[in-house]
Amino acid sequence: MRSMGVVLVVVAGLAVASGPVAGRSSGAPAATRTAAAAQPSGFDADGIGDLAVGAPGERVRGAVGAGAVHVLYGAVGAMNPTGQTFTQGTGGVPGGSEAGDGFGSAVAQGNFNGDGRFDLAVGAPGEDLGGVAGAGAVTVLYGTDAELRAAWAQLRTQANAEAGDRLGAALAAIDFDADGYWDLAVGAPWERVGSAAGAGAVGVVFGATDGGLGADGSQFFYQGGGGLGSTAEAGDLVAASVG
Ligand SMILES: [Ca+2]
Ligand SMILES: [Ca+2]
Ligand SMILES: [Ca+2]
Ligand SMILES: [Ca+2]
Repeated sequence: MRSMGVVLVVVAGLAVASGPVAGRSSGAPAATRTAAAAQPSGFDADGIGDLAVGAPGERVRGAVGAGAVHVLYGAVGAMNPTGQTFTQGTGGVPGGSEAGDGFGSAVAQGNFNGDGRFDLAVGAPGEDLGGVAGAGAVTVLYGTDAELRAAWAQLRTQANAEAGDRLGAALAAIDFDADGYWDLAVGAPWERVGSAAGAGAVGVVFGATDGGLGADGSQFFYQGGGGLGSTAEAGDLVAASVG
């Protein structure tokens, strides 16, 4: 059973599990505070909105339900029918495509590193972490002047991941602290709070220039003293939806 104090201290951080960090040090486009204030312009910086489409049940190289995300680009008059497809088997995307990952169960786009290009967060709530089944994870792909790139992708996980948390089942991208860098709300609807299995919780990860999403800290909210009011009970499924 996890105490409230442990939830706050241990779970408060969503950590980088693998993958290079987006930012100047990795060769990602440099951004400034001035650029962060500019209007984002899609994944490819052309000023036209683009679309991410999740396919969490997609079979990838025999792995049933590993999941995929398709990306379609907007264009003048109509959308471009030729897009991109990302899986955890795509070069540069952290992790691997395994049965039941559910990559693409949730998607959210926002300018997490403030460079004027939208980036994409992808939830994989069925992701196993070091033998912890279904702990869940979020992959972040960064936009460029040409297209969404896997090269600087990051994997965000809970510092205290437990089996069946299903982190990443719901996502919402919003600039919560008005610093020009979009932030990400991440639902973990099966998070245990105290003895209440499936009470659920939501993490908020803050965007930043160097290091991208999560480099500027995170917060964690749940019922029963965790900032959301009400009482944490089994099966509440807090953060099964966020937005
Ligand atoms: Ca675009
Ligand atoms: Ca995986
Ligand atoms: Ca960006
Ligand atoms: Ca922000």
